[in-house]
Amino acid sequence: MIRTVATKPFGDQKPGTSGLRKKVPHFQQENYAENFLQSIFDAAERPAGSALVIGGDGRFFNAEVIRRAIRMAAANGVAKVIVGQNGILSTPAASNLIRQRKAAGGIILSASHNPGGPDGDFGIKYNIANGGPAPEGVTEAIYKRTQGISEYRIWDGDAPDLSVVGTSRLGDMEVEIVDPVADYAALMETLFDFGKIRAAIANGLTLRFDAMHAVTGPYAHEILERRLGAPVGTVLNGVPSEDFGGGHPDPNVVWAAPLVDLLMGPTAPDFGAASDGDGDRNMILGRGIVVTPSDSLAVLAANAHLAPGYAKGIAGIARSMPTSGAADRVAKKRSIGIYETPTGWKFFGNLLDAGKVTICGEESAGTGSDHVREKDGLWAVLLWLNILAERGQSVAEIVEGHWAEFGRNYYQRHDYEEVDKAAAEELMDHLRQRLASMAGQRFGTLVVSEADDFSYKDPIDGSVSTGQGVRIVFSGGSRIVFRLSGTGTVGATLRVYIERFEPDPARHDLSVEEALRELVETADVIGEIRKRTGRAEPDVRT
Ligand code: VG1
Ligand code: CO
Repeated sequence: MIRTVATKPFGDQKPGTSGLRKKVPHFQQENYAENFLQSIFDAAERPAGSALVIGGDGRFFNAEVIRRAIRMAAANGVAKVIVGQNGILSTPAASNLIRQRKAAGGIILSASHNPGGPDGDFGIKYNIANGGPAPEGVTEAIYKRTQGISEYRIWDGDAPDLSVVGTSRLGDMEVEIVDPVADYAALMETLFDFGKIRAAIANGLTLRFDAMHAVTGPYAHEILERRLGAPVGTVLNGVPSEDFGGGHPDPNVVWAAPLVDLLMGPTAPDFGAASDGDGDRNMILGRGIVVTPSDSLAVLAANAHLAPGYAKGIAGIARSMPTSGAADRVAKKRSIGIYETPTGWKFFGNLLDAGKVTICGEESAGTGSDHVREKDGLWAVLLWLNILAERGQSVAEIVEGHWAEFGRNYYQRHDYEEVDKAAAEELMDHLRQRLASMAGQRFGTLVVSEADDFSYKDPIDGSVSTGQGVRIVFSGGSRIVFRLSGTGTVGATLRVYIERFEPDPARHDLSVEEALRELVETADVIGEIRKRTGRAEPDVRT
């Protein structure tokens, strides 16, 4: 039986970079999750008879909201839902299921790299029929609906047991509970030379993968240990927990420090990697080296043809604006297209659908390809392993060889977290006001060549996104970018991205701190970071 429940709008349900993210207690308010879900059902395109994929990263409150989403789908005329067993689906696996099953879309419950648990973060994201995050037109329509909502519909009866794989019914709706790993692992086998990777591992290639107590554990156990034959124990922290073992499931040098220490230490394996809460990010390490995500994107793009799924070469590369220009140098040398988009995977979907690009990436440790419409952590790990198996070189040799051929983009991101919101917005406003007069100004040895607030016109559908980050470019190509995060849940997070291009191989062995020192000081002079935020140092440097 369908029950209609009266409700009132919440004013703060505007999706950010990747869905709606709030603290768990905020999401637990009566009707809060239901309002947003109903707005998705009302605003998203759902052809009659179509299916919906539902799954999440397994964090606290995941299973509860999944059961509500299933009951609401049954009350909103959805013909079928496809749900990951125990409510688990990594973000790339959900994207794959939407595409494989020709679903109308998917609801992914995740706050990704944000911490979980009763006081942690929670999130809901909607993906469209191509498997990718809803573009801004759709998220705007959902937001608009949240502002006028007065009731939601829910099936008055329990959702089926999520732990049992198989098909059942809820009212007129079919509910299919699926193994979250099977289809994804099968897809990976079509892209990579599992035989060659397996042989390399059998011949002594050693690796560790840190699943950070998050969703990729079951995927990594199946693919790395079972299908590729890596010894049991290769996957660290491989059992998903509701609060990620009390940690912060963000694969970077700060939050994955134990893995970094292992790779820098005397017993380091050849290769190390980690993934985030929902499995779409990756961190790549080799013995004695942390590969900067922007460099990883460039190396993967330059070597993708070594994997069977990309043997024909890649059509082009897209990167988010703050991501370093390392990928651009690969595109230029290989005479393929390069596209610069705003932050967030939703901007890559049209380029991938149109066949303009094959590989996409972001500085925040996101890389992926046209095999799904999300970034994909394990995909990046497998492509790296395929390249290592083919080239028979170490990670460090491959990266250093890449710099020698293409030049090195020294790069760092500084995050100032939980900054006073008004102060952060004033800092950005102040920068914007000065943009017009910046060109030609000198700071130490640096001279500004261009300064703007990035805006993007989608080359496929013509939609325009403005205010995507302040860029200050210096002659010689060095760059400072300022933008505010769209995924934080407390105050504001200021991100400052610093980059310097160095073509000369004789200067490729500087420390990143040394290489970027003048730019970091200049970022404070231009942005007045210390003065306006009261912070002497960033919280996280990645
Ligand atoms: C951050 C990253 C961005 C990424 C987004 C979602 O966004 O910078 O590159 O696409 O998170 O990633 P923001 O607005 O906080 O800078 V995930 O893995 O958290 O879904
Ligand atoms: Co993520």
